[in-house]
Amino acid sequence: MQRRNFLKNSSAAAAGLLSAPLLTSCKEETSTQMTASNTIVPIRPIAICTWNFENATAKAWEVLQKGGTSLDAVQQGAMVEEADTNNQTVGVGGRPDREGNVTLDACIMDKDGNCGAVLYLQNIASPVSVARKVMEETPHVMLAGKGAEQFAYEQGFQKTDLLTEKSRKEWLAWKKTSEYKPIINIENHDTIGILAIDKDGDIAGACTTSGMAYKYAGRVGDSPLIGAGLFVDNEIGAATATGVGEEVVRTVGSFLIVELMRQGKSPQEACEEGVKRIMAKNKDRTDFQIGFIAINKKGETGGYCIQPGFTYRTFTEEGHTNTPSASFL
Ligand code: SD4
Repeated sequence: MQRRNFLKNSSAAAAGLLSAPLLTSCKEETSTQMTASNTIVPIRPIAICTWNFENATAKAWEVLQKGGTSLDAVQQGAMVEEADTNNQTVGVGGRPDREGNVTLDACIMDKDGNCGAVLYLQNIASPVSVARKVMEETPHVMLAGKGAEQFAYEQGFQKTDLLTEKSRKEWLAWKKTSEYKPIINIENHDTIGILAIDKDGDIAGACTTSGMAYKYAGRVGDSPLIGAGLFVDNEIGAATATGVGEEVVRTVGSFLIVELMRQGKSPQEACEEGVKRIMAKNKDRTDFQIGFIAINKKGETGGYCIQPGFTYRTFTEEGHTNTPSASFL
C-alpha cells in the first residue's frame, strides 16, 4: 500500500467501543494518515491563503466540505480573486504593465506532483483555470504568451478585456511621473497563493497574479514558477509566496520552505527561515515585501513576511481565522 494512500478510520475503530449518542457528540478527528516520517497524524481539511481573501478561502472550504478535492478547492478559491475587479493584483482589473497591457501569471499543483502554469497570458479572465488545463490536457508544464492565449481559446475560454477603467486611469497617472520604473511591491500586495488539504489528507496549491504593477513588458515573476511561487509535496506540505517575485525566484522560495519542513521545521519556522534567507542577501533594504505561507501534513500552518502586520486567512471547520504573523521589519 502506498504511504499516501494509507488511511485509517479511527472513528470506525472507536465505534465498537462507544455508544452511538456519545459518538455523534464527539468532534474528534475521524481519519488519520501516515506521514513521510512514518507517524500517524489526523487528517484536518483546511484552506489557507495569502492576505485577507476571506471569500476565496470560504469558496475553497465550500468545495472541501462537499467532499471535493484540494485541487478543485484551490482552483475555485483562486478564481474568486481573479474575478474580483477590486483586486488590482489578480485577474480582471489587474494593474497593467508599463505599456498598458494586463498580463497574468498563474500555476497550480496537485497531490501527485502534477503541475501546470501560464506566463504572460493576456485577455483571459482565469489564468489559474488555463494552468489547470495545461496540467491536465497537455504534456507540458508551462505555456507562455500568445501560445498560452491560443491554447486557452482552444479550450473554450472567452476573450476578455482585463483592463478596467480604474486600472487604466491609474496607469495613465503613473505614466506622467513614473520615469517607467515598476512599482516596488509594498502596498500593492494582493496576489493570491492558496493551499488546501482535503478529506483524504491530500494537499494542492495554486497561485495567481497580474504581477508587479507597471512592470516591463514581458516580465514574469515568481507566481507561475513551480518551486518559486508555489510548491506542493503531498508527503510533507506546501508553500506559496507573495511579494517581489524576483527575490523569491532567486531563492526558489516555496521549494525551500517545503524542504525546511521536510527537515523537521514547523510551517511557521520554515517561513521565517525562508524570509530571513532572502533578507540576508538584501541586508540594507527595507523597501520591499516578501511573504510566505505554508501548511504541513498535520494541517499546521505558518506565515511570515517582511512587512509589519502581515496576515493570512485560514478556513477550517470552525470558520475563518485571520492569522497575524510575526514580521521582519
Ligand atoms: C510577482 N509575486 O509577480 C508577484 C507579485 C505579488 O502581491 O505577489 N504581489 O512578483
